[in-house]
Amino acid sequence: MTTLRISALVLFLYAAQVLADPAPEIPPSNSAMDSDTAMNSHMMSGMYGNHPMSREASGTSWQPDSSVQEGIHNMDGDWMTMVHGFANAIYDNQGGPRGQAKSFSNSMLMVMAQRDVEGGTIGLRSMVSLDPLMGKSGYPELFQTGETADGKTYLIDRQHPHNLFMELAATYSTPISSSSSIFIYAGLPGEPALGPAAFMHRFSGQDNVEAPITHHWLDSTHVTNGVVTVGYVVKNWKLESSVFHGREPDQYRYQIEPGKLDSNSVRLSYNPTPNWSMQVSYGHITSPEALEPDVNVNRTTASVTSNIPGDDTNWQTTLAWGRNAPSAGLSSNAYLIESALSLGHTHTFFGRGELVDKDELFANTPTSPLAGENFRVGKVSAGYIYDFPSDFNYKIGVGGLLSRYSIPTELTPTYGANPSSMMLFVRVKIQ
Ligand SMILES: [Cu+2]
Repeated sequence: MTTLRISALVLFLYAAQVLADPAPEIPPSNSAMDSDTAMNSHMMSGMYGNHPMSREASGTSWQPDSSVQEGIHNMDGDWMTMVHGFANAIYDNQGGPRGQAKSFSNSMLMVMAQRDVEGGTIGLRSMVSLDPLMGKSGYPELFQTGETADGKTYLIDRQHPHNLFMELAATYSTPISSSSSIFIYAGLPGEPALGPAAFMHRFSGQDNVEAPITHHWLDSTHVTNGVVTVGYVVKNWKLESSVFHGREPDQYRYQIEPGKLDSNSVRLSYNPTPNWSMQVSYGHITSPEALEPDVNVNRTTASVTSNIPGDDTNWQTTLAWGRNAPSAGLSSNAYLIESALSLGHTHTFFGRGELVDKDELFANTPTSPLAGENFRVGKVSAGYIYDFPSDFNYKIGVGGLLSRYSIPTELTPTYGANPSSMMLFVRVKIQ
């Protein structure tokens, strides 16, 4: 069934191409490069088509071409390699009766390689995280929901750790005319074509060490246990579709647990100018939550990202909307605005505003009169990080962030009238 679906998609994409471009020209090399340009990701072709490499973010997602991507880029024979990564040591103090304090570390290391082969480009992607070291219950974060620490109770007011293996994927793309290409992406784990670029991979979100509370409406599928995506890129447009395993990662964070490709998604992306990127996507996710195995979720997302580069500055803003419509229970919406401004590689200011309907806040106390109700929660956080100037491949920074909330009055007995939270952190980042 899955093979059938993939073949149908490939056929469809070929047909679309033949209709759009009846006389394809001799395809140029997918990636023209020499060692002089190897260090400049704006000049390099990406893994998925003949566009700047800087356009490509997590999985097969796009961001504005002018986005700044820190990392080490190298030529190693015919292979071009890229290394991105960070590690944060964080002191977290969440306010109010449900708040807790914890010191922990979150991290990510991504190694990618690509090379031209006969007729196309192949890519290898790997991403690991030492998040599991923080423990199965993750870290305190007011109003955060999603996944489980023990297979029995919901993680509420806590952010789950990410898996040791976040992505192990291979890609192949081939040009079918001077301005179009098709690609295939297969990952175990990997990220299907659903939602904006994951928060730790988009410039507007990556300096904020806290996960968005809209994560499970927008980009929570960034780690799925099995995905195949095929896509068609023509100029600044991309249409792609995925089949993937819908169940969210469980509490065994060191394991890869492959499953049936029982879910699917489709995404249309458009980068009208180097400074803009937008997408709409839709996914049918089969049985995402281990604690509600009979419930499927239809997710719709739309997002717009603007990136304004300057001489020694970069300013990126993302606006996103996500909607979860479960097969049983209440539909819910999430809205996000997120921005980061970096000045001279040393000062970065970041902020995030979110509005989201949460119906899981009392899921562990089903006898509570508030259980199962949807509450619209607002959160605003603002932060800053100072990076010490560094001539090395890494830089060290110190930062902090503050969060405030707006909540319906029914929640004040549980959360307090005016909870506020803070994080202080030290970061090492590859640059
Ligand atoms: Cu996540």
